[in-house]
Amino acid sequence: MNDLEQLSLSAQAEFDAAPTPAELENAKARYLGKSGRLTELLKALGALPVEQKKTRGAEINLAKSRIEAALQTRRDSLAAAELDAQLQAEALDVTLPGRQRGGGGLHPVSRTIERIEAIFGSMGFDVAEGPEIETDWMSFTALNNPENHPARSMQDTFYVDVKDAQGRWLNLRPHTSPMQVRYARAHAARHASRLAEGQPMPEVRVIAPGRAYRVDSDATHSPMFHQIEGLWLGANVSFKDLKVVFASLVREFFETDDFDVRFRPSFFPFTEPSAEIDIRFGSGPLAGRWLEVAGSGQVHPTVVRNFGLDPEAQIGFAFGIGADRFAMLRYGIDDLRLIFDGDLRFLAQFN
Ligand code: 2NL
Repeated sequence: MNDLEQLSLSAQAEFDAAPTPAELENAKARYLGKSGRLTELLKALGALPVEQKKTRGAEINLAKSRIEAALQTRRDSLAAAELDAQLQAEALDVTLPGRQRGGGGLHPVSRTIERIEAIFGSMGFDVAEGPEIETDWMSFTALNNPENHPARSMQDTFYVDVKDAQGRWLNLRPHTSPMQVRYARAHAARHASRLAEGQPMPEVRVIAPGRAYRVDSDATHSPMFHQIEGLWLGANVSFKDLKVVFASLVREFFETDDFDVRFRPSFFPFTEPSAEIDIRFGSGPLAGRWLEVAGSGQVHPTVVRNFGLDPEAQIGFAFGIGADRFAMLRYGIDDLRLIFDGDLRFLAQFN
């Protein structure tokens, strides 16, 4: 092996060993730079006799092009490795699932209330609002509960450690009726001048959905539950209207025509006469059983008077339904605890 072949091999070895483009350029300078090893050989050519100069010159040029080729090869492979590394660093797994916004949903009881509001809305009913902490008068007296009625007792109703202007403990409303009492009283006040002249007033048509509280806790009762009460008062509103309204509710809420409605005599202090409302589906998972779904009745004259209205001129009905039970019947929920536990595995099914 002559000196030029050795030089080419050692250049090639140094180029291949250069780990970065900068070090490769340093190695290049050691061979092809101003005072590089190959450049020195070219400079030395001048001292040779003419005959040798030709052959030696050709050999050196051959070695030079080999070294240049080796340099280019190494440059290319370093550039390719750099690109590879960059691509690797910026790699994006397009098969990864996208990050999603956690989508919420309405609780089945909220859905039930919203749907029932829409159904009653289509029948001309307004939606009342009102506080959950109430006065004794709003929760009991206005509704014709006698002073010593058991519903007023600490065993049945939650009291708040604050007294009202009458010196009576405030309560957590045991039904949503107080909202209707407030609504009906505001309605009567708004139309007071017409009523004083013996003129008719617009009918009261309202529902009162919301939370209610009772000292009651077992497999089928929660101390906080949801109720939807309804009230329709006018010059000539009867049980016939109640039956039509209630049947419309059942038809639209349960999305079926295949059911019967039955009134069963009952008792509430705020209605007279009073009736439980039962329904029985003719088909579907609930078919064949009478289900008790609401309490109802003709609004008691004392209650009408407490609205600020004349029971001789205003008559009508009221009812109360359990929204939690309606949700359970509609969505096939078999355990009341699922309604109140807030377990997302259950709730996500309603999104
Ligand atoms: C039940 C009973 C009922 C009412 C609620 C009512 C409201 C006013 C006046 C008269 Cl402002 N009555 N509400 C009437 C009858 C029954 O609910 O067991 N509900 C689940």
